Amino acid sequence: MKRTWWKESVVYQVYWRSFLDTDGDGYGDLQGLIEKLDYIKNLGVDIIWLNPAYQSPDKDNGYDISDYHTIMEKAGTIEILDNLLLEIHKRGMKLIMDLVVNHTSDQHPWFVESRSSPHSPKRDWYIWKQPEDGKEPNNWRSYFSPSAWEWDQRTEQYYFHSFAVEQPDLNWENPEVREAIYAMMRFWLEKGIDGFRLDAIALLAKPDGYPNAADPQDIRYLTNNPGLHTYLKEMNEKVLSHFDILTVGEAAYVTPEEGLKYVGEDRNELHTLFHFEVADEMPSWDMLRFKDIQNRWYEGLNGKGWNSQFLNNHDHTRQVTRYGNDKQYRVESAKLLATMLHTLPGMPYIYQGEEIGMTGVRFPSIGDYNDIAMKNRYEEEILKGSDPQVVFESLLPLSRDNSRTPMQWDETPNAGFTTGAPWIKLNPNYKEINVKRDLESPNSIYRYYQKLIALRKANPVMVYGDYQDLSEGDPHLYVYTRELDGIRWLIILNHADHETPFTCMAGFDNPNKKLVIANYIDVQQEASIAHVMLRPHEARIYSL
Ligand code: ISL
Repeated sequence: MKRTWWKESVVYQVYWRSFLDTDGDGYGDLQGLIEKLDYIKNLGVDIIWLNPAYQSPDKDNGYDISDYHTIMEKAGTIEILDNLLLEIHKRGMKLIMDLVVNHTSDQHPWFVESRSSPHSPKRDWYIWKQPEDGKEPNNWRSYFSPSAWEWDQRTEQYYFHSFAVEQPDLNWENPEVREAIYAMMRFWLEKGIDGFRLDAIALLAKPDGYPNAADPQDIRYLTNNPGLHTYLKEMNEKVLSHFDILTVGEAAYVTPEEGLKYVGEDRNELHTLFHFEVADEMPSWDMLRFKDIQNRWYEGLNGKGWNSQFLNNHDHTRQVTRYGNDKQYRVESAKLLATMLHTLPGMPYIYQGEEIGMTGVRFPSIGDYNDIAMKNRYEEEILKGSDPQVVFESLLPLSRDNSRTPMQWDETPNAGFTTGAPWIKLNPNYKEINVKRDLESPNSIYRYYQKLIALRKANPVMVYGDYQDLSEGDPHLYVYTRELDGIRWLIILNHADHETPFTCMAGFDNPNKKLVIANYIDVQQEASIAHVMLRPHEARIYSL
């Protein structure tokens, strides 16, 4: 496949409000990110993905934008953002910004105007409908509330929202809306940013006629509707194709066949995407299922489009907790997951704190949580009459706040994140798990990430190599090769809390093989791998 800079890149996601607070207001800020750019650079990262920092009433942590052209006070100012961009570029890195174009905040002047009257020139910028038999226009639910429709008393119509009530969906059918969005995107690209992570992009087109759903709880009907790819093609033609950037679309409920429509290189839409067959649909580790997902996506995109690899982000519980072992084998397990993500086909993404093996949290009460998705779901279930404690406990494992606790820099109060009162509690384990410790140890998770990323820079096989799974059907071992121009790498992963015997495939245990990296430090370079007892969460890469 065609080689490009972004395919060879490693992305580091910064959830700025939990990164580093420099003004003592309890929220991380862009200045804090500037101060830690060398930390990120030293990891070897190429691109920073910044979560939304635009003006916002902050009901959904910045995903409810009220002004696309300014920065919210908690984060800083547009001047600080300009400086951030400069400092990132100075270090040879790039910046992609998270952009929400499916919806705005209900405080955005466009919506305020749209809501003011049925005759407003901006009425049709959002989706307004008459009641059906005095009720909601259909039975759909939204991601964050029991109905996707909100009644507007003053104008006696419902408006549509895929997420919270405070996040009305824009009407993409209206060409004026699209032009306004494109102009705004050009504003950012002309400033020199290096691309976008396009939020909830699979939701832009709505089903024709808004029919009732057979199962309203299964919200797939919100995504991948006809017309979506016409919008993406138009966005590409009018904006994206004019800049040398990276675009990654957040696309829920896509299969590889659907995914190819977003990223097919002959289609001129987006470069790559996040599919959620793992993060949204595989609640805990399931090796057979995971391999099946990887194999299908490889088949589906190979030679035609580029994938992305991630197991956590600001919406999903930290990977070592959800998909690994964050107790006895935290370090080994974090390194195994990293080895896997950085050797599977596609771009690897690191979510802040992943590189030191930060873990999920369990706070004692719902009052300790901030996540609107969790809080709304809690209330919804209580209203139905469920037991509050039972509901609370059922929501803990996948609460989005699991990954939103502040970055753990050191063992000082509040982990060096803030001198003020943090907007969300810290994970109490920061005295043991923190950046300072990891930087001091040559065998830390951070140091391992550094090595993996350096390997990627030196070995195109990690980026462009053909992939072959050699372990189909094995519930613990994941063994695969990457192969490019006569160079063949063998990746061996024992994703289990116990030892697992491994027998090498015929011809692979050759005397010239070289150990590239291993997460247990005592593996002998020359040792035969014909028959090996792999230790819990052991990971090795050989060059054959
Ligand atoms: O997190 C999810 C489920 O656990 C996803 O389904 C997620 O809600 C969905 O993919 C959309 O997420 C994005 O848009 C939301 C915002 O709240 C999320 O933080 C963002 O990543 C609305 O803008």
